[in-house]
Amino acid sequence: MKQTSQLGAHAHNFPRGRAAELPKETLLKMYRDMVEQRRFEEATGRAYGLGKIMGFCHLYIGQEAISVGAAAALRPSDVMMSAYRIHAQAMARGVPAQAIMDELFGKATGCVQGLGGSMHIFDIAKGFWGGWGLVGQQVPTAAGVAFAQKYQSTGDVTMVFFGDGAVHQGAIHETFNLASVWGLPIVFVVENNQYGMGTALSRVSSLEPLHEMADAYKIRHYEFNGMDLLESYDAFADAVDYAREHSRPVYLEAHCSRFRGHSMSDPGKYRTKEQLEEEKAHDPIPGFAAFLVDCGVTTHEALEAVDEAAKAEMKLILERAEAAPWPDPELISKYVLVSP
Ligand SMILES: Cc1ncc(C[n+]2csc(CCOP(=O)(O)OP(=O)(O)O)c2C)c(N)n1
Ligand SMILES: [Mg+2]
Repeated sequence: MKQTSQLGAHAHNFPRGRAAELPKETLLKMYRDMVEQRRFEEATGRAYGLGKIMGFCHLYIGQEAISVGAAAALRPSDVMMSAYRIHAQAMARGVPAQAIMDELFGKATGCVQGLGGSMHIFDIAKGFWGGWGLVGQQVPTAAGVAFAQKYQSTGDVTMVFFGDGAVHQGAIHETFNLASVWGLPIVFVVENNQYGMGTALSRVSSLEPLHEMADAYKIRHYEFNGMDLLESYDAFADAVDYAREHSRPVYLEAHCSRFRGHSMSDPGKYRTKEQLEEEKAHDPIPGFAAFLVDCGVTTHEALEAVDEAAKAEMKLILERAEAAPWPDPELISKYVLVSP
């Protein structure tokens, strides 16, 4: 089955499909989750500018409809894995925002004890298995997890994210082949924001459209507008159920935009200011807010209160991260060097 839509076609005619079943409370929670992710990432950007966070740092701003739609489709025992643009995805999976911010600050109270940093957020109890810095590396690793789920008959699925800049990695193609041959319960998700680290996908890819790679390996695929929360949820819910019920891989392509650079040091010379403004006009958060108000689910005032609460929470989170203790220096070698 294939679902198509144009990037940015705000879907005021939703809900349809699976999203139509979502209760009002869930819709409001999804809105709050997107707003909290946005405010978290803005707070992260500010702290980075002040030198409180160091090293590589990739913000998820603009792509929140994907993380929230995806997490809503998973069971707690399923596994989510991703690349390096992960703070918001970990939040969507239920990793506490404070533990993520503490990790970004390199503090002992971080979810990886301050040893992982921005690209290596993990919380196994919450089903969030990283956080991987090498482009594409998480994809074969996720297939290993899906293999274990099948072998142990857990009934769980693995969902793995990667960027459009990763689709040409050889390991991903090997993984697609094995996932199809072995019938693994895995959901591959490419977040196609049209740009890699320093250039446009259209300049480096012979795959057009990207789902040709799924066709080649006989993997079912969906495409959707990743700037629309309900369309995103619809696609994820169908894909996850299919992977679980049939023990088969699925490939999802989320058309989306990231409103910031690849990382904090990216001047973004591969797109013009006008292009960026055009992409921002399809911001998933005001789009979903308008939908909620139009449908009578809530009011503008109530949504503004959600935003104010998120801003206040992020201020507190930054203060607590600043005050948190540093890790014991002994830990630096503990997980690196092994005694003979
Ligand atoms: C094996 C490997 N090669 C190169 C890099 C450097 N690198 C980091 S991200 C990236 C491409 C990112 O593009 P995309 O996956 O589309 O991510 P986006 O920034 O759009 O989220 C590259 C080449 C790396 N981390 N690992
Ligand atoms: Mg990209």
